[in-house]
Amino acid sequence: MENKKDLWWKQAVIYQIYPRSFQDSNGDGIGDLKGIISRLDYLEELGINAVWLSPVCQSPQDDNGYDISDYEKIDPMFGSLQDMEILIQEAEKRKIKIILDLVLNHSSDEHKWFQEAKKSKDNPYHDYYVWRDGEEGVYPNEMESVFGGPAWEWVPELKQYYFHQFSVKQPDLNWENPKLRREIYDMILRWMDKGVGGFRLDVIDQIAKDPELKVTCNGPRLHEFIQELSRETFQKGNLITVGEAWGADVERAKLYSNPDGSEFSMVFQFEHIGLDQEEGKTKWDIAPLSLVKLKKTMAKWQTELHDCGWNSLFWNNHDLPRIVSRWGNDKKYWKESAKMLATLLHGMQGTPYIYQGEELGMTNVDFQDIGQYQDIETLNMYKQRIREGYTKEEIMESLHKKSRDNARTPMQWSHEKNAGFTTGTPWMELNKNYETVNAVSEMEDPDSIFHYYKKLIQLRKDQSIFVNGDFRLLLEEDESVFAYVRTEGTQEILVCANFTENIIDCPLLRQWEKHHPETKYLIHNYEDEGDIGKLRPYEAMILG
Ligand code: TEU
Ligand code: CA
Repeated sequence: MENKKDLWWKQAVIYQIYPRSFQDSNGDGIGDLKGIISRLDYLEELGINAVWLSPVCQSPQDDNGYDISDYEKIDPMFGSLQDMEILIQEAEKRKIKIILDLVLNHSSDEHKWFQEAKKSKDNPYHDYYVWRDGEEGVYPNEMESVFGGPAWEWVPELKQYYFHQFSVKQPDLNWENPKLRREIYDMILRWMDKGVGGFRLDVIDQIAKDPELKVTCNGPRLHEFIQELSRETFQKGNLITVGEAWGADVERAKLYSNPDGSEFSMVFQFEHIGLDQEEGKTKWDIAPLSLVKLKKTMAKWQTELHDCGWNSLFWNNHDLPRIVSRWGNDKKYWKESAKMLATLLHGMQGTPYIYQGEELGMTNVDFQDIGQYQDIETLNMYKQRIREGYTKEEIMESLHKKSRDNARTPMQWSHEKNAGFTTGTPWMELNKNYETVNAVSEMEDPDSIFHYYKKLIQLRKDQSIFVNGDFRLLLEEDESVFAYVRTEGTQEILVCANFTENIIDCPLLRQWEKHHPETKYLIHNYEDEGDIGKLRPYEAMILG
C-alpha cells in the first residue's frame, strides 16, 4: 500500500508541552489548557508546527497523568473538553497542530474498566488486564516494575495477581483481548473527529507482552497489533504518529516508520540517550559520554533509516535531564553549548522535537532535599537506595543528574515572581535561575538561545536539504569535533561542532573553504567568524 498523503510532519518542528508545568491560568499553581492557549503566540513566534501535549485526560496523577482513568474526559485540573476544543481551534488559526499523548500500555487502576475487572474473574472487563492465579506472597515470577518493587499486585478477593510494568496504580492492559482493542480504536477515532493532528504513543513497544516468558517489550504480536491499530485509526486521517520505543533498534524502526504508512510516522528511540549509562546498570549509574560513540550511534540511525524510514530528533523530554546540563556546559559556556547541541540536532534528517524550556536553555535543578522532588520514579529510587545503603549525598548526586524532575520544574517565562508561571504556589519549586534564564529576557536579546532556535527552525523551512539530504559523518574517531555533511543533488552543507570547552584545531574547515570558496555561514553560534581553522569552546556552525 503506497502512502499517498502529504507527509507534512517531515517538514515540521514539534514542541513538547508538559501541561502541569507550562502555564497556570487560574492561580492553583498547576499549568492548564487555558494557560497553553494564552501562550500560543509565543509558540507561533518560535515557528513550531505542532505541539505534543503530555496527558491531560482524567487521572489520579500517580504518575503525573500517565495513569489515565478516563481517556475521553479532560482532568478538571487542566480544564474542560471545551478548553481542549478551543485550544485545537486557536492552534489551527496559527497553523499549529495538537498532538495528544495516548497511554495504551496501561490504564489507571481507577479506570472503570479496572474497577469492573477486579470485581470477579468472569466480569466482562476482567480480561482487559493481565491476571495470574496464585497465593499471597508467592509472586508468579520475580519481574520488577520500572518504578521499583514487584510487577505483580495481589487482589485477595480474586486470589489473583495483576501485572503492572509501572506503578501499582498502572495495571497493564491486555492487548490479546480484541474487545479491548476495539474500544481503544473507537476512542482514538473520536479524538480524531475532534480535529487532533496526531498522537504520541506511550511505551508502545511494551503492549505485546508475555509475563510468563518475562517478555515485556517487542513481544511476538507487537507489529500485528500496531498495524491493526494504524489501519483501524490513524490511516483514516492525515496525522503524525510517534511511538515511544525504548526497545527499538534500526531494524524495528524500519517497520515502525515504514514509508508505506502501515505503522507510525516515526518512533522515539533512545540508543543515543543511554550512552552515558554504565553498561548493564541503571540510569542512575552514570558513565562519561564518549563523543565517538554518540557520533557513530546517531550516524547509524541517519544512514540506515534514509529513504526507508524516518527519524525523530530529540535531546530532551519530560523524562530526561536537560541536555545543556547533561552533555553541554550549563555554567561557563551555557549559551554556546546550548546552541551547539541544537545546531547538531537540527542539521540532521528527521523531525526535530523541542521540549518546553529547551529553547531558553533551561538547566537541571539542584534541589537539596528529597522533599522538593515529586516524581514517583525519583521518590521510589530514593527509598530503595537508602534501603540499599547508599548515602544521601550519593543519591542526591544521581538525582541532580538524572531525575525526571529536572525536566518538570515550571516553565520560566519572566524574571517576575514564580517566573510568571503562576500567581499561586507552584506545584513544584522553580529552578532558582529563572531570574536570568527566562523567555522575556531572551526574546529581548537577539543573541539569545531562543532566537537561535527560531533561526534554526526557519532554516529548515527555507532549505529542503535539511529534510531530504543524505548524511555523511566526518572525523569519525575525533573525540572533540562532531561534523557531518548533508547532500542534496549538487548542494552540500557542512555541520561542524566543537563538543568541548577547549580551542580545537580543525583543518576540515580550511579544506571545506578551499573546495567551497563561496561558502557562507547559514548559522553560527559565535557573533564573529573567528579563525576558520580553529573551533572555539562549543563553537558550532552550518556552512552552505
Ligand atoms: O516512559 C517510559 C519509561 O520507561 C520511562 O519512564 C523511562 O523508563 C524512565 O523515565 C527513564 O528515566 C513513559 C512516559 O514517558 C513516562 O513519563 C511514564 O512514567 C511511563 O511511560 C509510564 O507511562
Ligand atoms: Ca491551573
